[in-house]
Amino acid sequence: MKRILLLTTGGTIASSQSEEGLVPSLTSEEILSYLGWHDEAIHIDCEDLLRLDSSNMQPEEWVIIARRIAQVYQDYDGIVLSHGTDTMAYTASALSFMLRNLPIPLMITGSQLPLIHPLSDGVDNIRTAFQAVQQNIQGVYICFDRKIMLATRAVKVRTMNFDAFESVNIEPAGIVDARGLHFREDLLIHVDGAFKLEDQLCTDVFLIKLTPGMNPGIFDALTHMQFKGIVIEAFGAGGINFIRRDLISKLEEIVQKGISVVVCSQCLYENSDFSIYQTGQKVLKKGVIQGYDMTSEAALTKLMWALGKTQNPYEVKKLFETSFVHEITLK
Ligand code: ASN
Repeated sequence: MKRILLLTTGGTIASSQSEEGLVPSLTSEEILSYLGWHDEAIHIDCEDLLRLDSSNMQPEEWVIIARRIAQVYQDYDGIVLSHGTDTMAYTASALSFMLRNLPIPLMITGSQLPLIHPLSDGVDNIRTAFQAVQQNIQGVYICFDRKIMLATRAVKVRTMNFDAFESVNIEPAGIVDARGLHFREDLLIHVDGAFKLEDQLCTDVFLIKLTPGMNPGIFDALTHMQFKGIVIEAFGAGGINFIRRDLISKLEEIVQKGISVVVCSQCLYENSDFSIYQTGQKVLKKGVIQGYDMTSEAALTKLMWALGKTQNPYEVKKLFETSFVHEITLK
């Protein structure tokens, strides 16, 4: 009999109305009871780990979740983690790096409408997650609206509709259709070593969206605030301005100070490539790291994880030149 753990952390799925709006309140046992279904073929344990709106989820909570999973994963065939949708992509991505070579599936799910609402999408999402963790797969995924997405590729793209998440720059690894739940074998995560909890995160990482006319002094301020890593959402396929306000020279300055700078695109879809335009090539010569087709959530959490492992910019760059869980498409 398969053993599954339901770990709950709050979010809309567990919420009910209070005088101040929706707040997470359901226990894990209550969440399970709302499913109205019991599969005799699996044994489910429940655990209330956190009870937070995911806007309040921060790296400290990612560490709590990762450590708990590291403690118990050997007792289970799969784990379902319920979580708010707002920061789910960040948590999911962070866990993908922190739980290196997780040999069982971890399905992260939630809902747009509370489970206590008769039309909640949560019932479907949790049921799908329970089905998915019974399959012989490994690693961390987001399960939402009948799609199983690689955790480092999922992005929340809608505030209201039930198809709140998209798998960006890579197809979903699994879907539910008239054939039931099925996976794309080539997109699944396959672990290639022993499990390791890597829970040291550097939180001195900043994500900045480039806007026309940005004052280069912002990077001095970030240096002054002791940030060790910066992710820049640059323009289009890869461009940063150097006329009038010379951001490129400023980046050279901060890279020379030992700050790791990752450059991505502010376009959600397709890859960035800073070797195409002059405004990109000049940046590459300054020693920045290319994020190619990574989502901002994945780039930010990978940089936190990488800087938690090493403060050596060369080593950080090398970690970005490796795809651990299909988070980046390298040439
Ligand atoms: N504010 C909620 C959360 O992220 C949104 C949701 O779960 N749908 O916790």
